Amino acid sequence: MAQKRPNVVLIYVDDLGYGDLSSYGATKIKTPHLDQLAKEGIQFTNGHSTSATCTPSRYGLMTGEYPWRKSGTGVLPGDAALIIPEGITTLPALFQRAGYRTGVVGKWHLGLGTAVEKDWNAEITPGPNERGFDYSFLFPATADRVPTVFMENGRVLGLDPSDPIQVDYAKKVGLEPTGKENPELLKMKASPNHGHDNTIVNGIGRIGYMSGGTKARWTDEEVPLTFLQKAKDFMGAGRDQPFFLFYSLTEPHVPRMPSTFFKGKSGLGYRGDVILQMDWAVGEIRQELERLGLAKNTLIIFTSDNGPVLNDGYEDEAVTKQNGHLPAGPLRGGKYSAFEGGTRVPFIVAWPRKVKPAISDALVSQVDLVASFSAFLRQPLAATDAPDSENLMPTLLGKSSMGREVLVQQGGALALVKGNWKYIEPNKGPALNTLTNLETGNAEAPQLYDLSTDQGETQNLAQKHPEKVQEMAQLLQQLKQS
Ligand code: NG6
Ligand code: CA
Repeated sequence: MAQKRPNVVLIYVDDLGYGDLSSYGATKIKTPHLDQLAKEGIQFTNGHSTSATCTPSRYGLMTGEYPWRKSGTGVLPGDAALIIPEGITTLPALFQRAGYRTGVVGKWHLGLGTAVEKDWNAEITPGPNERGFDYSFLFPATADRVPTVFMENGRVLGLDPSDPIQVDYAKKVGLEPTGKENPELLKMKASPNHGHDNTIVNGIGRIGYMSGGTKARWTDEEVPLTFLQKAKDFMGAGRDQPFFLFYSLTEPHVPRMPSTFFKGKSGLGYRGDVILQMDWAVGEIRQELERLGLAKNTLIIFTSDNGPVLNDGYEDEAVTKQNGHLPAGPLRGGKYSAFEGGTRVPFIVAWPRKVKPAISDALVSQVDLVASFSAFLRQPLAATDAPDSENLMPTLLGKSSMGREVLVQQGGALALVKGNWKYIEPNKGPALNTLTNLETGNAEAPQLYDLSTDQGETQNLAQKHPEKVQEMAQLLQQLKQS
C-alpha cells in the first residue's frame, strides 16, 4: 500500500508569466519540456498565484491563508525573520505527517530566524526545517538580495570561519565596492532608481550590503545547476519512502544570468535564455525521475509565484530584445498588478496514467494546495489551519471541472473574481509603475470587468452595472472580515 502513494514534485518558478510558455501560446520562444508536461497533464487556463509578488504568494502556498490577512507578508529583505508562524499546519508538514520525506531546494524568501539581527555564521533557526521540511537547500531571499549564499539545513554552505559574513540592509558594511560607488565594476548594469546598486557580487549590484563569506558566495551562472543537482540528489536519496520536493527555481527573476551554455540561445536576451534554461531543468528532473524508476508514480505540479516583468532592475535586454514576445500573453498588467497578468500564471498538473490530459478552465489558486493535499493525504487540518484554502483535488487531478466560486486576488489593490466578473477595489497609488512600466490596477474608482468577453480587462463596466459593483464590494468586505 504505502509504496503506492505518489511522490510529489512542486516546481515553482519565479516571475514567469501566463504568456511565457509555448504551451500557453508563446510564439517567440519554445519551451518543449513544459509543452510536453502540459500535453501529458492538465493545463489550467485560470490558475493563480496567491499574490502578484513573491513573498505573499509563497506565504499563501505554504499556509493556505490569504497573505493580505497578515501584516509583514510583503516582499521581504534578505535578512528578514521567518514569517511562517509556529503551530500551524504547513503544506510540507502535511506530507511529513503522512510519512513522506520532505525537501525544499531553491529560492526561499519567507525569512529565517527570529529576528533581523542574526549571526549568519552559525545555524539559523527557525527556518524551513522547523516548518515541515526534513531537508532544505536554498538561498535566503531573492537572487538580487544579499546574502548571496546557499544554505543547507540552516547553515551557510562552504563558509570559511576566518571570513565571517555580515549583512545589513540599512548601511554599508565592509569595504567592498557598491554598484553606486563603482558602476565601472559591473558586468550587468543596474537600471536607474531600482536600488540594485549596493554590494557588488559576481559583477552584479545587489539590494543590501554584505561583507565576508567570499568563498561561500554563489556564481549566478551556477545557481540553476546547483539547485538542479541538489533536487536530483534529494529525489534519489531514499527509495522506500515517498517524497515531497518543493523545487523553487529563481528563473526568470532578476538578475537574469543564465549558465554559459544558455547565453544568447533565445534571441530574447537573458530573460528568454533563463526561461529556456528553466524549461531544460524541468526536462532534467523528469529524466532523473525516469532514471530512478519513479516517473510513473510521481505527481508534478508546475506553476509560478507571480506574473511577469521585463525591467525589474537591470539592463539585461529584456526590453530591447522583446521582439514582440508578450510575457503575460493576452492578459493586462503583470507582476505587482491587480489585473489578471499579476496572478494568472502557468499552472500544470501531471501524473502518468492517473491524470488524463486536458485543458481546464476551472478557477484554481495556489492557496488551495494545503486543503487539497490535506484531503489527498488524509491528514486533517485544525479548524484554524489554512482558512482560505479549498479542497480542489478532484479538479487538480481532472476528475472535476469545478473550480472555486470566488477568489480574492492581491496586486497592490485587492480584486475579487466570481464567475465571469472581476471587481478591483478602489486603491490609491499610481496606475502605472513607471520603473517597471507595468499597470498596477490602481484606480480611485471601482473597476468591474467581464472576463468571459474581456479577458484583457479593457472595458470598465462599473458605471454600467452599479448593482454588481455593490454586490462584489460587499462580498469582498465580508471575506476580508471573515
Ligand atoms: C522589488 C525589487 C525587484 C524585485 C522584487 C521582488 C526594487 C525597486 N525592485 O522591490 O527588483 O527584487 O522586489 O521580487 O527594489 S519577488 O518576485 O521576489 O517578489
Ligand atoms: Ca516572484
